[in-house]
Amino acid sequence: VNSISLRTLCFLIKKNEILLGYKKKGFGKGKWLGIGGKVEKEESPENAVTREVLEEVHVNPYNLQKVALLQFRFPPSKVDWNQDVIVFITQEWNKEPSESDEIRPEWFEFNNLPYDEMWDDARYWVPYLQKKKIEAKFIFDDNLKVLQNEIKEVNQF
Ligand code: 6U4
Repeated sequence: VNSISLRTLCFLIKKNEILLGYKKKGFGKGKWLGIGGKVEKEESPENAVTREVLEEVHVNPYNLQKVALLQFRFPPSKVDWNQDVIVFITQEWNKEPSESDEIRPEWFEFNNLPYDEMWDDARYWVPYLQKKKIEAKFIFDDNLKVLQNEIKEVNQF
């Protein structure tokens, strides 16, 4: 049995822009991040992330590409925050994203992302999106800063 829970993230990508969501509630409230959430029992990661993107920004994403596998590990006081996250990108979706009660979506220039208002790990792995597939592990300190990181480029998962 694996007690580490599995989450997903999806980034819609235009030529020089990427869609981030401002998390209005729940885990990561107040931060900008990709769109996603838990993978439910009996659900594939692709189905889970497609469902979350539809629920959170009202868009159907197509042709998802799996581009990263991230491990987030927290100190003992926050072990229940530990999670593995599968990251997808896509260049195809059916309509302009719109706000929900969970997420306020906004397009950002790839080279001008609000890293100070994202999870501290994002500055390490987001630059690989659209360039390389990676597997990475991040260990956080009590202040939610990245204490240790390990990033490995991979050809496939
Ligand atoms: P629900 O399902 O509403 O109870 P919620 O609190 O909305 O859960 P959750 O737990 O489903 O969120 O998903 C957390 C989201 O945050 C996932 O899409 C993964 C993402 N995430 C978690 N840790 C992250 C991190 N360190 N860096 C990052 N995204 C992270 O960029």
